Formats: sequence, C-alpha cells, structure tokens
Amino acid sequence: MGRHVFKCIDGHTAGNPVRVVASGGPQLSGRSMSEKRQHFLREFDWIRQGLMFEPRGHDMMSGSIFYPPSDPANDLGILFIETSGCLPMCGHGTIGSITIGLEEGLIRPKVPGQVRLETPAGLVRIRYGQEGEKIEWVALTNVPSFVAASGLSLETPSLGNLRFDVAYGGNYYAIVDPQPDFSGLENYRASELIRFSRELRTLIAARFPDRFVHPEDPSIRGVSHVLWAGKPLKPDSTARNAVFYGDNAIDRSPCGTGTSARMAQWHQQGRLEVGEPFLHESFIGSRFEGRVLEKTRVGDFPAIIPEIRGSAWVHGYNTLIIDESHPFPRGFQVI
Ligand code: PYC
Repeated sequence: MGRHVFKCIDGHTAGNPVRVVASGGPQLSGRSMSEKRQHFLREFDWIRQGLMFEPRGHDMMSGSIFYPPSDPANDLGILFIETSGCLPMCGHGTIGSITIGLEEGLIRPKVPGQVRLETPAGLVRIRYGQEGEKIEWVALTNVPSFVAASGLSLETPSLGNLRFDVAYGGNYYAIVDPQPDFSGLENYRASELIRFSRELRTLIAARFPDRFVHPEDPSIRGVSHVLWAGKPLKPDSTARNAVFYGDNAIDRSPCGTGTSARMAQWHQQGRLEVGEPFLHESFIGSRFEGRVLEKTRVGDFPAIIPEIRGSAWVHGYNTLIIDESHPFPRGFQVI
C-alpha cells in the first residue's frame, strides 16, 4: 500500500456528509459503473475503508469518486464509497457530489443545467439550479423503484413482532411503518433505532437469504437499509423517516434511495399519485422533495420512476493520507 494522498472536498446534503475524492482515486476497468464497482471492491476497498471509517471518517461518512463515462453521450460516472460499502446508488450522495463537482469545477456538463450520470445502479438524469457560483438545488431522476415484498413479518428480540415491506430505490429497504409493537420513530432515540435495525437486518438476511436480488443486475442483492416511519415534524411535510445504513448510522438527510423506495410503496398502496409532491423529512427534520414522474416495470414488478430534489453545501478541503506504516490504515469502527 505505501503512502497514498487523496485530495477531498467535503460537504453535506441536508445534514448528511459527502466527501468527494477529487484526486488519488484508482483507475478502474469495466464497461459500466457496475463492473467498475466490482473491480474497486476486489482491489481497492482499502481506500473506502481508510477514507470513510475512523480516524479519517466516522460512522455516517459517505463519499464518491468520479470517472469518465462509458457512453460518450453521458457526462460522467460515479462510484459511491460509504461506510456501508459501495452502494449501487445513493441519493444524498448524488445531490452532494453533483453540487460539489459543479461548484468546484470538477464537472463540466455538456448541456448547462443538466448532468447525465452513470451510477452502478443505472443512468441517473439530473437537473440543477444555479445562482452565481452556488448550486441552489439538484433534482435527480432516480433508477426505477419498486416494492419487492409486502406484509412480511418477523419476531425481533427488542420490539417483538414487526411487519415490514421490502422496496428497492437503488438499494433494498425494509420499511417499517408504525404498528402495535413500533409506535413511530418519534418515540425512539437514534441509538435505539440503530439497535432495532441491526436485529431486523440480521433476521431478514437469515430468513430470506436469496430473495431480494435485482431482476436486471444480480450484483445488487440483499436488504442493506432499514427505513423507520413516523409522524412528520412540520405540518406541510408528507412523511418522516429515519434510515439506518452501514453498522452504526442513521441518515441525517431524508435519504434519496429510501425516499424512492417509500414513494414506490405509497404509490402501490394508492397513497401517492403520479406528479403529487412528497415532502420527506429526515430524523433531524431536513427535507427532500420527491415525486413519482411515471410508472414503469422492472422484471415482473410494477415500478415507478422517482424524482428527488434537495440541496447541498461545501464546507471543507481535506487532504487525507493513508499510510501503511501508520496505525489503522483501513480505519476502524467502535460499535
Ligand atoms: O440518500 O440514498 C441515500 C442514502 C443511502 C444511504 C445514506 N443515504
């Protein structure tokens, strides 16, 4: 490994961190970002671990590395690096990375106001609004999102019997709505939601080992995230959620892929029409605006095309070193 230097630009999207690796990222081979992601995981995962985990990162840390597009019609490719691994898609990460990339001159779109982004989960089309130097908002048309299973239930050690749905929005989510043994996220601390999530995710993996596999990309598999629902804080919000990811994180943003999964669930339940706004709150009360743009299909599943809109801010330049001779080059977690 030796000594490696990474020039990073740090920011946040609705409170959740985004670290763009502007230089020092590895060259990757593959015909798509999905194949490049596999290459990174095989050979370079130490970079993710070193830049995301303590002491250079923390439990919520999340970031990205930009790549040239595979298809010249697109503007760029993106690899998401997170404490949870290399996610196929990350909504807050996209809003943050696009804001940082545009404001810092790392992205020069072919058509001003639009970015065509290759993600491991598929092509994401982006619109953005700019005032002077500041990117005011980013709206992404996410990958098709769908409900993979409804009305599952499991007996959990801390909460007893939990009913949940599983939906895909770029990652697979277990969605837990308020019910007799779970009174809504507003009644629990983040540390409790983390404990409940770890229990539920482990039980889902054991009970449904091969059930949740993306019909078009089998490298996307397994319930990685848990979305807890509850009452919104602001009267004009549609809903609130707390998303668990990695091993010790509650998303500070409303979570883009989680919001997409939840809109697919609401649409299937007849609670959200095409075009209707879905103002989604995070655990800390920050918001994304979601919308179902249209209906589609993924394999046998009826699906939606979601749009997620939010804002991000740059707050630092960070030159990080991973040196093999130092303690903890791959970082660590305290759980
Ligand atoms: O915004 O999609 C998202 C996300 C995934 C994990 C954390 N945030």
